[in-house]
Amino acid sequence: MAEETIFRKIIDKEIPADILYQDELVTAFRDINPKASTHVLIIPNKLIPTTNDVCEADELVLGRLFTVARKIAEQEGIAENGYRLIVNCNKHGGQEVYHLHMHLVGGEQLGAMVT
Ligand code: IU
Repeated sequence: MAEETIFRKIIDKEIPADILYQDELVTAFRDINPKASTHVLIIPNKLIPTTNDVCEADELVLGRLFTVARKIAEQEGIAENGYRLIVNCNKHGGQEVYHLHMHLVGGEQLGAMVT
């Protein structure tokens, strides 16, 4: 059984975060250490530690990450110029928090590697 992370406390609103969106499947909040003028994390409400742990039963929630990313990009006014969606996995991928999360970064011209 995987261990919960600080993201559980954000989902459950036990610690403060700038939550932009929440529904029964996902939560989106501003990254505490933004790498670009828009940097939002979109996460499943259920714990999926890494992309190595995804399974067919997760396809609805994983698809929701993309539709919420699209809506937030529109709200943030960055959709037309473009943005980047990133999911890091494990050590070589640079993953720090072991609760799968999609980074939505944009609002400026991005370099080769952002987060
Ligand atoms: P990574 O893909 O696991 O490296 O990204 C983790 C992100 O979570 C990173 O950008 C942190 O700034 C961000 N974050 C956060 O927004 N709030 C927190 O309380 C913690 C990390 I811990």
